[in-house]
Amino acid sequence: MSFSQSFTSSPLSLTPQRRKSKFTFKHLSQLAASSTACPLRVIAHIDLDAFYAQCEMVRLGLPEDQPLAVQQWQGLIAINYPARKFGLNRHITITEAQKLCPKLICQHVATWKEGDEKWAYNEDAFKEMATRKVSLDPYRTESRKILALVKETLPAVPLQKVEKASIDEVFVDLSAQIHSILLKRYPELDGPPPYDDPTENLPRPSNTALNWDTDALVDLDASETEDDDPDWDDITMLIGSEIVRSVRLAVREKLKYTCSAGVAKNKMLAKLGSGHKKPNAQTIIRNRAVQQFMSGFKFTKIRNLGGKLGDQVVAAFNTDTVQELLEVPLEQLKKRMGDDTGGWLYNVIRGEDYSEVNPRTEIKSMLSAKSFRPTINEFEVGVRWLRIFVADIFSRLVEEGVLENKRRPKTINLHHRQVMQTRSKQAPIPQGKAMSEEMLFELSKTLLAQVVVDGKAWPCANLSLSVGGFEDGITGNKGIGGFLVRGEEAKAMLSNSSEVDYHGAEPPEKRRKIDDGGSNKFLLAREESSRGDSEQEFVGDLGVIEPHVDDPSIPPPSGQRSPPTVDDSENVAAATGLPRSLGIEEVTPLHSAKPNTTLLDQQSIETYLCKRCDAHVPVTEQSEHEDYHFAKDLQNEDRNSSTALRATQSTARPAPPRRGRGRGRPPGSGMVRAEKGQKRLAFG
Ligand code: DCP
Ligand code: CA
Repeated sequence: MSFSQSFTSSPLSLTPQRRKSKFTFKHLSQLAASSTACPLRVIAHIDLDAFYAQCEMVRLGLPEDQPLAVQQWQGLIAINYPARKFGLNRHITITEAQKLCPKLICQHVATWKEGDEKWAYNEDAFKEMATRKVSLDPYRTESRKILALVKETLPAVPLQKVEKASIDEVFVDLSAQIHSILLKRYPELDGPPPYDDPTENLPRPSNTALNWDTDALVDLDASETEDDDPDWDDITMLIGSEIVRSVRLAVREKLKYTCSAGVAKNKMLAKLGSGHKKPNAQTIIRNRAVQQFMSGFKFTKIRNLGGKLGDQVVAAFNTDTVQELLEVPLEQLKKRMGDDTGGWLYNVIRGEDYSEVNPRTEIKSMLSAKSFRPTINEFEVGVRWLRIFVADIFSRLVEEGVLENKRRPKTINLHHRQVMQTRSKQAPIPQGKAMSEEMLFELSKTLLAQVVVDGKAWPCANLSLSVGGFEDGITGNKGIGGFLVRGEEAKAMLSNSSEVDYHGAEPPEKRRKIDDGGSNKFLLAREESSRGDSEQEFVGDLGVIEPHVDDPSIPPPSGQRSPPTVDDSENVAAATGLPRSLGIEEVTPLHSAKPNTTLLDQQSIETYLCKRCDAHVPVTEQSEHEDYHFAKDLQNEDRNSSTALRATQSTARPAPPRRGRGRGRPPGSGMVRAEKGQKRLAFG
């Protein structure tokens, strides 16, 4: 009880104390400012039901009771609610699913096929995993439409605060909007505080009972009763519930999608709330119901506690329930988990979370990846995948406003994984020229060529391409021709390019951001699934990372940050002292790229004589060696784009060795010089 409540001034002392709210005028202005410290704060989390499955239902115009599952290769990644009634979930096989639900439609996700210009839906896609890559573009498009409608339904900024948390979730901070509604509905709040003192308590709301027209109103804590008159936090929650209902209705009526929502005082609770009752329902967790609500959960369901940290807590206290962990004193938590984590944990299981809804969370990088089973062994095949990655990333860049120069990435990264080793090559994207798909393709090819030049490129188990370092509104055209760089830009490139070699470390696409309300459910879902071949969109302290991972081998995330990441290659290089790469301009083949040929002839290893460098190369390394020359040629080409040099190169180049189907080179091109655009490499 606050000071002013305890000592109500004497002339009014006969006025029942219940006429004063426990909230103050200061709290009211905090509400207007969407302050995270405001005890009247209202946050909503809106999550689409069975999202990919709904997208397919809407796209195909199917009746709502039709059971449908979204298939990706041999797995199911989304199950609609009619199908869930038959006991289907993401973990069962397609055969089991069809047995349980004979009327089930299994719709395979759209895919890119090698050689295709655009993704498409294809019935037999699942049979062609080695030559296709999943496209989640159809779901992204729907996601964008939904987000736009949500924003349209809400009042304009500054009253609006929406954070996209993943492909099918948003957080909305409703505080400022609720404040404006509150002042209209309750004019007694609209005025300066008595004595201009913001610590004065508000008058109690006039309502004695509230009509909670909602789907799920979480029961109050044991110490509270429904007979208590409502206070302003109940009213703000009620208004929040009304707003969310109208948003959900608009999404339903205009776009045909159902979603579920949680409304509570912070992001963590709102998110737990949206999953509480599904589908097509909203759950309100009043402040007086928080303890009761939380105590029913396993703390491993709380964001940031789904991974290793959660496991550590379970191991330390031998329980996974909030209920039991609530009994552990703060000192104990700190002792076992450290001061910071212990303190955080103590608050979080009591329903406290002061993280902000961040509408400015922007995509910081985009990634497109593919794991290869079987592994790939040829430069030309790698290049074909690069073509797809670039198309995939470029379409997302267009959505980000790159063509209008609204935003633009600064760097491009190629990550290449062998069984135990991953290499990252990075280069700046020249800023003086309009961004084009072709430019990115050329850059990515050059990066792959660098990997090949370094040697040990094959067999390759995973390739991924990412762009990052987004900047706002770069305008102007320096008129630099091509993507070749000169002067300052070239210097910048040299200093920026980096290489990270590390052994046994996780690939960049396994990065997990942990400070993330939005992605946590996704992470949990993935943790439950051994599959996880899918796109993910993460939100973290650094902003949204939008990887598009097509990787059947991704193990469950740890919840901890993996050492080498899309964004971190520079940092890792600095931290580990590992070699930094030569820039794109630095294309001198590395000594390591040349196979160790000196003593080979003396050993009983079958070799051949490479006419280009007079080296005896083991037959088993012939492809790698030819790739090395090809990559070297390609880089020389890029470095010396002048016609004169091209002429020299093409005449000086020795005849290609004859082999059936040249590995590591464009089909039918022999030891060709690389062509701008690499049409022949594109898709023959
Ligand atoms: N997804 C995926 N692989 C996973 C988890 C999810 O590809 N392991 C994709 C498919 C889902 C989408 O992400 O449709 C959103 O994930 P959700 O966890 O929100 O699951 P749903 O929206 O499918 O179902 P729910 O109604 O439980 O939210
Ligand atoms: Ca969902």
